[in-house]
Amino acid sequence: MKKILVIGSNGQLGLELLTALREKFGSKNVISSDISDPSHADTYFEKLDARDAISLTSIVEKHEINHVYHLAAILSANGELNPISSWEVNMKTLLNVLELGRKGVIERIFWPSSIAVFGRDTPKDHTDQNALTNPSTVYGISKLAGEKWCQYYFEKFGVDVRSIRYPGLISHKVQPGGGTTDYAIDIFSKAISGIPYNCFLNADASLPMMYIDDAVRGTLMLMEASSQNLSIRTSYNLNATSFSPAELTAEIKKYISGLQVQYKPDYRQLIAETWPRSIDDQPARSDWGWKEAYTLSQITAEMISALSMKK
Ligand code: NAD
Ligand code: AKB
Repeated sequence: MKKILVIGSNGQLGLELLTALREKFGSKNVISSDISDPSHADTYFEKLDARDAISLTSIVEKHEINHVYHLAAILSANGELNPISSWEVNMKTLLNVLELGRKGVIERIFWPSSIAVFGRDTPKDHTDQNALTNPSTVYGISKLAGEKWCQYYFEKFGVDVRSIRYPGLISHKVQPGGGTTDYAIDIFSKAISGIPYNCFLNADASLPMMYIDDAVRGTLMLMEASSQNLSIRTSYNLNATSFSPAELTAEIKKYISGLQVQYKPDYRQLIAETWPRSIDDQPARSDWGWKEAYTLSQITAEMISALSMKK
């Protein structure tokens, strides 16, 4: 019987993963947790600052948790505003969870990495699983270090920790948490409301992106894969699509022709310039059968339809 804890369950990914896990395993078997209170009543919620190893352990023991999805982090753009505290959140929380694995308290861990592990010297197109990682943000440095810690705990202590380097995730249920790819969500709300959008990236800043349903499905696939099929114990590259702000704008204009976008690049443009334009994810495809479902035009259709219904 799986008893699952999701850490960071109020976030953009957390809420959607929580919903999928509860549909699959039953609500009472999936405990949600976050440092902030959830926006909706949730019987199975535990308030948790995952930097606190004692509180984390007591929640894990209280609910007899054996699988942890550890999503809490400070993302790339916000990370640059408070580097030291972001490092502490991103690293301490991961080490607290890995230690529970080492002690045999939990059996399996999911922890997300990001395309932010790559850097300005990384080849930008079809970036390979083993391409040079040389991140320049505190977020990217923490994800790269986290990947190495995951591999270390697997090799040294046999901890079954699994990871994906997500591209920018696109969704409509929760506001994005302070990343460089957030523009690709913000632009939809402005378009639906008929408000001109000031884009903080350049028109041609192409980045890897993925619809949230693909991200959730890929995560569940990886967590259910047989351990012996997994050749990567740092973190798997995962590709879906790539587009620039100008390409996304053109796609949205097929529905909302009056959308106006002005380009006012800020410090986030400098982050985007260090990341790949597209990703090669051959190991994820061959090890556990990954294949994306959503193209740019399908993502756009889903976002417009969902946000129009909310309006
Ligand atoms: P988010 O910012 O929307 O959510 C993070 C959640 O963690 C928030 O609800 C926050 O309250 C919580 N949190 C922060 N500090 C905490 C702490 N000390 N203890 C407990 N909870 C805490 O982030 P997200 O977009 O949902 O991302 C989830 C994970 O996926 C992160 O690890 C992120 O790096 C990774 N990721 C996300 C994207 C993306 O585009 N969203 C892309 C690549 C990787
Ligand atoms: C961010 O922009 O920080 C995230 C990510 C790609 O990790 N969306």
